[in-house]
Amino acid sequence: MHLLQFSTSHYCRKARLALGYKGCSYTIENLTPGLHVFKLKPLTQCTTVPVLIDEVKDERTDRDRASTVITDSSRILAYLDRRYPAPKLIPEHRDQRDRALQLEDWLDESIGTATRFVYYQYRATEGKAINPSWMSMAVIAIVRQQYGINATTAKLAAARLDLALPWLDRTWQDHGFLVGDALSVADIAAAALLSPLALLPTYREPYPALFDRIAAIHTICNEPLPPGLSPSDQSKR
Ligand SMILES: N[C@@H](CCC(=O)N[C@@H](CS)C(=O)NCC(=O)O)C(=O)O
Repeated sequence: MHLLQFSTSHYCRKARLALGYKGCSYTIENLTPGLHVFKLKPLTQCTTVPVLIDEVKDERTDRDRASTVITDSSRILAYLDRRYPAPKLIPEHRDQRDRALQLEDWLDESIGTATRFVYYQYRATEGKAINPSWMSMAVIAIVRQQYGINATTAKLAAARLDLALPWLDRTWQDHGFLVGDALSVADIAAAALLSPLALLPTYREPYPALFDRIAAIHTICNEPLPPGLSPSDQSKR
């Protein structure tokens, strides 16, 4: 399998966590933001990463027989769960399955985008020192322009996170998992889509257990820890 991604995208991290949890072997192709459209548009008619390409080999000739191209992190997770049923990411019990998929959708559409607003606003202001290189500043400026990120929109996004984080933190502390008694698409989505906040003291300090759980899920999924959570980052704190 082959993953087309942006190295810094939290939605791509979500796909990598699922691939790691399933124990899949895969290659990664890092696309350049801006130029990515030339590769993705003809392939998927969309412009977003992650995109997973699954080449199915012909057993006799060892040649690629057909490729399945999947765009959108949630569709990638659902595809992986069908193709590699164990360990399951989408619960089998109907109520748990509905809940896990609803939570995944909420995390993708509301919380993942709120994280993006708050994170890029921070990186352009108090968090500039994280990487003040012109290249990093240029990427941050393009993302802010593309999504309309400014002090006002970031404040609205922060209000959404303020509603979500106490519940996610409490649920992980009380139950270990967001749904049922095993890791699901909901935990993977939360661990990936909140991970950029590990660099922001305003989130990191009030929610130590939440970030410990995010780190633990990365370890379970054999994915390197995100910036802010690796032992070397921790020792700088
Ligand atoms: N709902 C999508 C969101 C993916 C997404 O927003 N990807 C961003 C990077 S974080 C992207 O590809 N942006 C480039 C573009 O929109 O052209 C998913 O879950 O895959």
